[in-house]
Parts: sequence; C-alpha cells; structure tokens
Amino acid sequence: MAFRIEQIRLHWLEMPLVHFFETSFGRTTHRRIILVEVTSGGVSGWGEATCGEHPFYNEEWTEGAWLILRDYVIPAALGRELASAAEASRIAAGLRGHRMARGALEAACWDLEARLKGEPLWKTIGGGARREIPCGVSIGIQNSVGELLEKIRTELAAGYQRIKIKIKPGWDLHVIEAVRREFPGILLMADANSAYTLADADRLRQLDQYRLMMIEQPLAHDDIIDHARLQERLETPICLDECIRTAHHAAQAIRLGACRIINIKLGRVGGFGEAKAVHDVCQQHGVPVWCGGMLESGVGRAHNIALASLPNFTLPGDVSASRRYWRRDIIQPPVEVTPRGTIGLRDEAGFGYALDMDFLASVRVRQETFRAS
Ligand code: OSB
Ligand code: MG
Repeated sequence: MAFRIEQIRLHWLEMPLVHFFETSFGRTTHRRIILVEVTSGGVSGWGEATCGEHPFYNEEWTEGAWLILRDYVIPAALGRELASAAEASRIAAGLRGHRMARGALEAACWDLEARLKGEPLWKTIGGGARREIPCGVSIGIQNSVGELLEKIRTELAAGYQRIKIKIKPGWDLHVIEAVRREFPGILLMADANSAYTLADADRLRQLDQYRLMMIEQPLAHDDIIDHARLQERLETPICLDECIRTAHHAAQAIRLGACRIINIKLGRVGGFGEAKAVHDVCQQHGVPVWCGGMLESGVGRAHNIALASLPNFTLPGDVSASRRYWRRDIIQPPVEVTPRGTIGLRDEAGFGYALDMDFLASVRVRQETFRAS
C-alpha cells in the first residue's frame, strides 16, 4: 500500500534492566533506546534502533544512531512516497553500515503499512507460518557459576525451550561442564560474541563433548573465513551472528562452510527487507535460522515476534518475555511466554500491542520531530 512519509519523530528512552546483562564485551545495566515514529495520514508506525549504549557489539551506539537518523536517514526519508514498505530499505541505502539506525526507520515503515491496511505486521511481512514462536533465553555471564545454575533453573521452570549462555576465555569450559552436569538433557548453546581466535581452536574443540546445539560467533565480528576453518575442526555447529549483515554475507558464509545455522537480528541486517532476504538464502540452502535479540523494549520485541513467524525460523530464538528485562514495559500487555515456552502471534493491526504512551513519556529523556515540507 502506497504512503507518503509526512512526519518522523525520534524518542530517546532510558530504562534500567531488571538484572544486568553481561557478555564477553561488557556489562549493561541501563538501556538507552531510540524509537522511530513514522507518520502518514495521521497514522503512526513504530520502529526501534537496537544498538547498544556503546559501540562494542558492533560499531553502532545510541548517540551515533540518533545523529545518523537526524542528519542522514530522516532528511532522505521525509516527503518520500513509497509504493509499499518494501521500498523503505532503499532510503539512505548509500550509507555504509549503520544498519540498526536505518533498520529502525525501515521497520517503522512496515508497521505503518500494516496499520494502514488494518492487518497484523506478521501478515504484512509474509509471516504467519506458525501461530506460536518457540522461545529460548540468553543468560549473561554471572558473578558465580552457582548464580548461573539458579537462573537456568528459573528459566526452565518458566517453560523456555532452550538455554543460551554467554562465554569468554575464563568463563567457558568449566561453566558449560557444570551446566551439563546439572542439566544433562536440555537444549543448550553458548555465545562467545567474538571472544576467541583461531589459535583457540583446540580449546573450542573440547566443547564437542557437551552436545551443544551450536556455538555462536566464536571468532572475530567481521571474519567469515576463519569461522570456516574452525568449523572444519568442530563437530559442534557454528552459528553466525555479528558477521552476517546481508543476504550476500549469508550466501558466502554458507558456501564457505563457515556456519550451519544463522542468527537473524532485524537491526543488524537493516530491517525486514534484508532479514527476509537472509531468511530466504538460508532456507534455499537448508540452513535453519532463529531470531536474535538486543535487549529490546516492547516495540523491538514485538517486531522480532513477527519476524520469527517466517517459515525457516525453526529453532527457538532469543525473544523472551518482557518481565525478564523490564519492571514495566512500554507496551500493553507486556510480552508473555506460555508454559510451553512459546509466544503467541496477536491479531491486532501493526506490531500487535498497544503503546503505553504515558509510561513511555515518563521514561523519555529526549524527543525531536521532523516534518516534510
Ligand atoms: O550476541 O546475541 C547477542 C544482547 C546484546 C548484544 C548481543 C547479544 C545479546 C543477547 C541478548 O544475547 C538477547 C536478548 O535477550 O535480547
Ligand atoms: Mg550473539
């Protein structure tokens, strides 16, 4: 459905996490989140910039995303007539990188199109292959192995289908060994967020004894070739996250044998258009995918749920209940998980949840509005 981008509003929110989240690159206690609100004919669509507070996961960070949106993406978008949201990925396509910033606007355009059509976002993007998406949890590095085991117990009791733990040198083999001893039968995986090099191959090979579903992004964030060399030496499937920013990267990684599974993150690849393209390439090659997370607010979380309803998202992802992150989410109702460890699709127009605008305003520290002339 055609629409004209008449107005864009940026919202900067600050929200404390219920529990700190630690990866090999650092600990997060408070989130700084940018929401992009795109308006046409009095209807608004919403997107979330999923970057971190600092450029450690990738090169993007909240402050940078605000500037990229303000100075490059929004000027290129305002006044633009789109035949459909599928054209939104062309906006500011000449920028190098900054896919999370661009992807926030792109996703907002899909949400807007869904609302203009009066249909759920999952339908607009071509999803709906399942009514419930399978869910896992990503558990960060803890202060002790005992605390990690306790957290895993809690999440399994809540019904989650698989457990992902974060690893780094010094928090790897002994931790996985303890988890396996305590929980011999669970679906378990580990995410290294690029903490190793090929010189660690012998150590990583020792993981094979623990029957992990996969190891996620063990090597450098921008290196596909060394992952291919590592995969030759591992029985454990490699899953790529940081490395895969485009469908082209996915095709190359698969061709080189660098991974057997891919984690798709909406922001990392720049929105639904590229996420679907990555999904399709993987599907054509028989490579399963799952939906990653970036500690999103309810808006990004709801987008992830829609994305995970595409057919090749056959593995449990990192999309989980709002309460794991937020004392109160900015959407109503919050995202909830069934005792089966699934999240149900909703039939409301757009991303499927109501924004709690009063609460949103109470956690907003910055706002700027841009209008087409
Ligand atoms: O690598 O998947 C990752 C969070 C922030 C940055 C990178 C990652 C993650 C997660 C958390 O694993 C997923 C989530 O619960 O949102
Ligand atoms: Mg990851």
